[in-house]
Amino acid sequence: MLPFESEISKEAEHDVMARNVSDFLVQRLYDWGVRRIFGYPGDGINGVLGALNRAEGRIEFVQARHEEMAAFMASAHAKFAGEPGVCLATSGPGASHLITGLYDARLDHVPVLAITGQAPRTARGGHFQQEMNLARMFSDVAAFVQEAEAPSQVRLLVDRALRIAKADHAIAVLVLPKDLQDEDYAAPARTHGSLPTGIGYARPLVVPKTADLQRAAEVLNAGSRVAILVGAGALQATDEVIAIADRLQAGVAKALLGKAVLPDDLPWVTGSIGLLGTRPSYDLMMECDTFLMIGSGFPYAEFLPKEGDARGVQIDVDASMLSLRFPMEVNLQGDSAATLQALLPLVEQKPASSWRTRIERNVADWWKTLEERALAEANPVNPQRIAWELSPRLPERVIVTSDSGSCANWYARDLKMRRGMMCSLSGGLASMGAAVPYAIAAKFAHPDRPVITLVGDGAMQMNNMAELITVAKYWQRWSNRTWICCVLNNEDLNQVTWEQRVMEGDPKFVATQRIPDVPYHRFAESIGLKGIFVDDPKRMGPAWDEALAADRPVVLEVKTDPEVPPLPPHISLEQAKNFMSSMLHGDPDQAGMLMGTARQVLSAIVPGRKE
Ligand SMILES: Cc1ncc(C[n+]2csc(CCOP(=O)(O)OP(=O)(O)O)c2C)c(N)n1
Ligand SMILES: [Mg+2]
Repeated sequence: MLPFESEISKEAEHDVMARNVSDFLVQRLYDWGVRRIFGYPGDGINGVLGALNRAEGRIEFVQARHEEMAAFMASAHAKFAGEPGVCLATSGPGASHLITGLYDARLDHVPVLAITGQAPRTARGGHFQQEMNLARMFSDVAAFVQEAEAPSQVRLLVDRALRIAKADHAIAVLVLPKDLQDEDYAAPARTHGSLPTGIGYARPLVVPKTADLQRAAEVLNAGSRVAILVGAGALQATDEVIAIADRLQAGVAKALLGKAVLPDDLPWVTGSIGLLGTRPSYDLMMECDTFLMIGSGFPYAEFLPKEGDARGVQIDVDASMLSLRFPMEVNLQGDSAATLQALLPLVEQKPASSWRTRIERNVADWWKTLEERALAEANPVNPQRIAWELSPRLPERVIVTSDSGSCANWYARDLKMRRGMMCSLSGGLASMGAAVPYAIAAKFAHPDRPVITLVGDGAMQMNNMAELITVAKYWQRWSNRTWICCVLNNEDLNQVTWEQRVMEGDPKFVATQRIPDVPYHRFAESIGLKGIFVDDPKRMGPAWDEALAADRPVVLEVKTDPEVPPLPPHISLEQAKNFMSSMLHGDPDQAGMLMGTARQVLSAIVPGRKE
């Protein structure tokens, strides 16, 4: 006996136990720690489904209504559980349906593994049914995509795919031809061209060198008006961000994906930034002399300090995100928390200053403005009021998700997060249709936590409505029963309507913008959920109370006013001209706007003027 044959590794034991390629795959995923797969079946992946069935629930299968939703769920799982999300689809159309959800994960830098079927190897290249070149199709979205050719290669592919996904916060795709799934498994032989791979990945702590930390500290110590921007990369660094902000007497703005980094009751937290942002965040960035950016890829450079106006320091674990939005003087590659911990002893305590006092005054004034805006009359319900009434009622440890649409503005600006809460949305991709699948994945990851999602009616009609059926199927498994989908029924694709008006200077194009009125709350009731309908602003607060007290998932449908503008915090003169031009060109909803909340537009144009 040769020496290497006498030692059977743990991997080899598993290999021997596995019956076929699919059984092996399931076992290997389990060994990597996978406990849940979001997906949708099809004959192209039936081999793997059979193995999942034989594994008797060791890996849970969550059935979505659509593969794109399964991919959104995998993306949200990665965000809320902090481990790779796994989604599964059949060959051809199932695989192509995954794409948008995978891009969502990729643009927000979270790890997802997708497993798809493929036409049998014997038919590949034969214009066979459901045959697509999946490696080519996934090659842009995925950091690793490989079609399996032989049973003994599968171990290598699973190991490599999951390691790359985890290490690089990336997308990996494993394509399994149908016939291969049912073949007998074979461990990699000890021959030339065979690779015996292993399991496991441990993330290193990345901390910059002391000399670089010192350079960063010098820049920060020299500044007298420091602005900080935090993103999703700082979600695990709340204490450290608070410490450095206090040390520097800085104000902190939050990128959309970093909304949960800091609680909104801290007086120097200026809230969100950008088109969905706040006035104090805008002023903070325009008036600072020193800019510290932590774990953010916030895309809109025009909302950051002007080049040359401020000195910059950035911390990001991903070097490719450094100095990408602003030319930083010091670029630190490192984990946010560990880097800040190492930086803090080098940073001098700044004295109390008019800078911070001004920030705090701006923030306090801004919250008053938001309250006035939220409570302003509208027809019938002012959508800002939804978030305004929800904030004080948010349960401890809640997870909030939002769709892309005007509700993302109210989510970003009006919702006051507290410590211990989580929230997210499709950030980089800003895709419609992510809110409900995100909220489902949140509940699977944390069945004991309340979950609330804000969704536009267009996004409901696009796909979120169908995904309510998934909620109806699974909710009884969740130990905490609070799952609320708040639908903003404005019969309009409102965010884009306002973009037509303000960005393009065009009137609302009714053919593209108006959408049918659908009784979302009644649909909910018809599938066993609770439905609540609100068309009176005074009922908004009590309706939240009722939804939060419900013993089952709720669809809270609110008839909202499409003429409340989801405005950028600071409208440029050009945008103001565009808005006026849309009025002159006969916007169909002109009357409602001029009577109602268009004054909010006009007051935003003239800085400092209150409505
Ligand atoms: C998949 C996708 N298609 C189109 C868009 C462009 N888009 C962004 S917001 C929006 C309107 C959303 O309408 P709705 O869900 O009704 O929300 P509202 O803005 O009316 O509150 C559209 C069409 C997008 N972001 N994603
Ligand atoms: Mg709408």
